[in-house]
Amino acid sequence: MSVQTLAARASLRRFLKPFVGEAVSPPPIWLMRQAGRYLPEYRATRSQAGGFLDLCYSPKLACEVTLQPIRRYGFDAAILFSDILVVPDALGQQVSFVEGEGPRLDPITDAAGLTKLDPAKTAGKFAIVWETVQRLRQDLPSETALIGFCGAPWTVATYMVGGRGSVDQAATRSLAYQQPALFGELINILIDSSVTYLSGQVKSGADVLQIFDSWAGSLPDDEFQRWVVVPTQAIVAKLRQLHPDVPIIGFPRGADVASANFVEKTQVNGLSCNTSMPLAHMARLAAETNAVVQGNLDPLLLVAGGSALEARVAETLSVMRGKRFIFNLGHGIVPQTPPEHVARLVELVRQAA
Ligand code: 1CP
Repeated sequence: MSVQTLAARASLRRFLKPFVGEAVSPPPIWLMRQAGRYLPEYRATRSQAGGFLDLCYSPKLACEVTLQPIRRYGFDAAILFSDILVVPDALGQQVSFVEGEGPRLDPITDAAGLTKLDPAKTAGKFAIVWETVQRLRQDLPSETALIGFCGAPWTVATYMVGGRGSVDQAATRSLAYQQPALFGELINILIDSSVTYLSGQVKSGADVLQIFDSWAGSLPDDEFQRWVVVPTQAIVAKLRQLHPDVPIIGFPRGADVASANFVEKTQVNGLSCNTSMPLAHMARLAAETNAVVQGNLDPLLLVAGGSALEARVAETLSVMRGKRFIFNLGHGIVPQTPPEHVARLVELVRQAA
């Protein structure tokens, strides 16, 4: 499939307008983890799939769960339903999802572990995800943008080395200090496979890409440059060569004061901001960098609902008015979110015209 110019796609899909320099009111809206367990229809489809990875590798079911929040809420963008751990799985690492506990991987802690990864093997699993993207582009309303994604090398590596989620990413930070050459090899493998994976998503119909670096905030500044900024910069540079018309959003969660430097060095087109970023700082980043800013409502405010939610949404819309801005959360929707609060949020944002 040939990729239409960004300007042509932006005239069809308002989600893309901020990326061609237009501040739109009301701002486009989508929510991280907009498909997921808070929706009864997701839980129903999930129960048909077997394991969580089976859902990610079923184009029919993955397409269905991607469309569910679009049908319910009419978000301006859909995000491919998949997971950042598809990349290690496709590379040949053992990955499973334990019900109620989260992901488990066979940890890579030495050179022998690294040699088990085989970048030549990824094509089979990646092709299944690319088929989901193709189906999505056919089934989505033409005015809905489609976001493809992957995890950033640092964040994906924290699962590959630690073997599971953790609060401090200690195992991976330690390996990066003690064996930087070995860790660098792992990061390089992830850079190359992420480019292959994302480029295939674009060729299959993704309009925009997001790179999730959920654990970027656990690194001191020099390590942040080395393992967050430099790998992301490499991915963006390669993708921009291949697909100059596809905007890339970075999500270096926790980057805080390093955010402007992240945008400048990596040349991302969009910056997704976490919940603790002050709105005034987001407004400044939107004005002073080339990036579209996205964020950053607290997912727990969406659980609470009511007047606290209404006040914060009004404040966000007021501070970000006239800026190149996309409304989103600061992190993913949590499972206990009442679906009617999401409907109310969309209504509040759309009233902002
Ligand atoms: O039981 C279930 O249904 C599994 C829950 C679930 C879901 C719905 C997982 C397991 N992954 C997903 C989908 C998912 N993951 C999407 C889909 C698109 C969307 O609607 O947004 C995306 C973009 C992701 C990305 C992802 N997976 C990230 C980065 C974003 C973030 O939330 O920080 C991370 C860190 C993961 C790993 C992961 N996958 C699943 C879980 C529970 C976790 C976190 C594990 C941990 O650290 O404890």
